[in-house]
This record gives sequence, C-alpha cells and structure tokens, in this order.
Amino acid sequence: MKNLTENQVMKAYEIAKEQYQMWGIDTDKALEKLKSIPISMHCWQGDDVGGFENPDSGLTGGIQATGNYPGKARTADELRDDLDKAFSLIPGKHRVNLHAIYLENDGQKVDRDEIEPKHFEKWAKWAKENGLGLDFNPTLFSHPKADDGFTLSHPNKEIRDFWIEHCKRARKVSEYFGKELGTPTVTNIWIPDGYKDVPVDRYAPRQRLKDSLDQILADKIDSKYNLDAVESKLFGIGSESYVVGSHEFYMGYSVKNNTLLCLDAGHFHPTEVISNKISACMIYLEELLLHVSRPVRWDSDHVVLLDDELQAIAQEIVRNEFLDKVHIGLDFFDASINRIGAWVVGTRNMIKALLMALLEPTKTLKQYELEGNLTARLALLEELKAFPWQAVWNYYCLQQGVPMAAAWLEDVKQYEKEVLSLRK
Ligand code: RNT
Ligand code: ZN
Repeated sequence: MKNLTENQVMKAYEIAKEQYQMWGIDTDKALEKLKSIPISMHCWQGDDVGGFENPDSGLTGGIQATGNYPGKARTADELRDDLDKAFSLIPGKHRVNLHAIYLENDGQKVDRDEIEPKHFEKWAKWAKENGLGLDFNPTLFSHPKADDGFTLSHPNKEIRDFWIEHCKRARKVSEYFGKELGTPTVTNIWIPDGYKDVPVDRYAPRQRLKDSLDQILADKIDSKYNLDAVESKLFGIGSESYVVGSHEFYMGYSVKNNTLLCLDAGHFHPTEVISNKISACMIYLEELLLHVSRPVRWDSDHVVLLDDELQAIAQEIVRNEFLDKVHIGLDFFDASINRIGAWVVGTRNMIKALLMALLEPTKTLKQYELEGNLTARLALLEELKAFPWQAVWNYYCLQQGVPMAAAWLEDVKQYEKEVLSLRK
C-alpha cells in the first residue's frame, strides 16, 4: 500500500486552511482544541469482555461478543500491549475504560465483593507512565450471583448486599485511580436486571434498585477523584420484556441525585438517537457520559462508523460547548475482526467526527437559523459535506506522529504476524 508523503499532506493542508478561513474557521485552533479532547477507549474490545478474574467464566448478562478472530488478549499484560499498539495508531492523548473483571489477582480467587485498589495497581502504574486517564465499571454480570438475571434489584437481600459491596469497592478503586492520575475517574454502573417475559410487578424491582444505588452512593467521594454515572437500557438478551434500569428510571435518578447519566447509543428504540437526547439531558444535568456504539438491528455493539449519527453526536457536543461536560466513552466489541483494528477504526472515527464538528462555521449556521434563513442553513450544511476536512485530518495525524490515512493497517498486520498469531 502506498502512503501519502509529508509534502503532499502539507500542500493539501495549506489549501484546506485557506478554504476554511473563508468561512472564518481557524484550522490550527480547531486542531489545538481537538488535541485536548480525551476519548475513553474501552478495554473490553481487546478480549471480548472476558476479563482476567477467572479464565473459564463466560460472558453473561445479555450482552454478546460474536466471532472468533484469533489473537485475543489472555492476560492483563497482553491487553496493555495491545492497547499500547492501538494508541500508537490513534492521534491525541486519551483514557482507558476498565471493568472490575480486569483485576490482577495473582492466581488468588478474589470475589467481586473483595476487590481493592491493590488489584489494579499495575493498571494505574501503566496509565501513569503513558499519560492516560482511567475510567472504571463495577462488573455486575458474568458471575454466579448474577445468573438469574438480577443484581442490585434482586429480591434476595443477601444478593443485593453482595452487589452493593462490589459497587462500593469499585468506587474506591476509582478514587484511587483519580488520586494516582490527577484526573477524575468516571465510575459507570450498568446492571443487566430484567425479565425475559412480561412481569407482574414492575415497581418493586425499581424501588429496590433505587435503594441499592442510594446505599452505594452514600459514601461521599471527592469529585476531584471520582464521578458516578448510571447507564440505562431498553432490553437485553433475556430481558426483552422488562429492564429495571430503564431510561426514565435513571434519568430521574441522575437528576435527583446529581450523578452523571450514561447514554449508550444501542440502548434505545432503533429509530431513537442519542444525539437528540444530549441537549435535552443537559438542561437538567451537569454532566453526561456517552457510550458511543453502533447498534445494527439490536444492541449489537458494532464498531462505530463515521456515519450520520456519529457526526450528529460530535456536533451536539461541539456546537453546544459541552466538551468539558460530556464524557465520551466507546462501547463496542467485535470478535470477528482484528481487535486492535476495531479499536483503531472506531476511535479514529470518533476523533474524525469531532474534527468535522470543530471545522463547522457554527456561528454562521446559527445566525441563519435565527434569521429564519433556512435555505441558507440547508445549503451550507450540504456544502460542508464536501469541505476538505480530510486534509486537516491527515495533517493532524502527521503532527501527532501517527500513521496517515490507512497506513496504520500495515502496523496492525505486522503486529498480528509478530504478536497476535503466536497466542494460541
Ligand atoms: C451493556 C452496556 C454496558 C456494557 C459494558 C461492558 O449493554 O452497554 O455498558 O457494554 O459495561
Ligand atoms: Zn454501554
């Protein structure tokens, strides 16, 4: 594969820069801004949401990674190597989103209600060395105590208490990360709780969930170190008829308790989009967490494409100046392709979408809209689709020292040959 030369990229950038200037856009400023936006890259694309708690435990909780592409990470060291590789192909400085099942237990059995910061020391050390922030999730699935589909809303108090303890400890791990790394860790609670078939009592499980969350959040942690988020869902495999933690449930909970709300792109009806929810939620909430994902007919967690919805998500964040308030996390897991390739495609797409939004003459567009000049609004939005944002993107990659255009694919192929293919 032939790649662009530095000279070609510089020439194209100069022309693009002038073209954007005509609309009052400073491309250098846009790139300065872009550099400061962290994407929280989810570790679980690297091993199909397996984790290292127990090599034999399978993924449960109504989510599914399909495919058996060879070379998935089998240990935390391998996963960190793979993340390093992926980050070497992605421009900017970012974050890693961990789950509690990614602990390092040195061969000891450490149950979920026993996790401690010490089980995540290597992650913190690695993140510090690499200038990465960390985010965290208690894991309320893939465990015998979640096998009947209920955790924090379980009718049995003992089981609820087990999961409450797990979540409390997860927040302590987050606090530890936040202190170590000097950037707050977002702790996101997602539970699989729900019924396959039509329930009789929809209210009591929600009362129990509220009570459990209240207990978890009762331990106050400085927001310098930890921010709490709650993630809603519409349905899952095995919870088709009823999900306890629905959107209305968590929207109410987050507003009342001043937590973040997590909007996952795959957790709504197929024609609903989270891009249209951001501004509505931000009227009532201080901050949001996004799980940028791509549902294909269902909550399938495909690698995100640079499609209309991804661009709309980025536009909503940029146009409304929510960059400091909307935490951008990714959530997809495709086991049918090279997992590093999946990270690189999805994360680069998120960054591209943000770049396109930063290169928009938003002021002019808003002015047209206010004046009722909807023809001009439509015309300019359409013209922008053919603006040379990709010249700015290639220049950004050059500036950040990562491969331009599709050249990263060579690195992934090489890594597959030298590292991944040796994992049997
Ligand atoms: C599941 C949720 C949740 C998980 C991760 C692994 O439907 O989207 O965020 O994907 O926690
Ligand atoms: Zn999610």
